[in-house]
Amino acid sequence: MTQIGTSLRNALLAVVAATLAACGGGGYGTAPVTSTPPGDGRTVSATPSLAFTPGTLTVNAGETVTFAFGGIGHNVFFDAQAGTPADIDGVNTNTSVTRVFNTAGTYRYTCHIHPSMRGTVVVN
Ligand SMILES: [Cu+2]
Repeated sequence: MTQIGTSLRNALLAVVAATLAACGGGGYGTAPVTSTPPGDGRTVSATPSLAFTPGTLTVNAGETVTFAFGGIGHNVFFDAQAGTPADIDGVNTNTSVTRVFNTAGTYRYTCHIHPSMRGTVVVN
């Protein structure tokens, strides 16, 4: 009984050690960033669950933002203010549309098909 308990404990310690090694052994530059989508990190996805992801995207002035549309149709209408790029009107499915943000500011937008879908691009 004691021997079984000791073996189990040693096995658990081995798992913990392996987990710690996996987390700490990669070093900088090798671990993928999981909080942003693949690519350049300047993509907003309009999802089938009726949300823009990420809800707030921060870019630098002059950068291009890609709006990626999937199987459910969406559009992007910016709140009226100076410096907004052109709206993405219509019903967009399975396509990506880019917009350049040249002016610093906070730009809010809505999908007119699904008015609860709102997002923000912050341009620094
Ligand atoms: Cu929509």
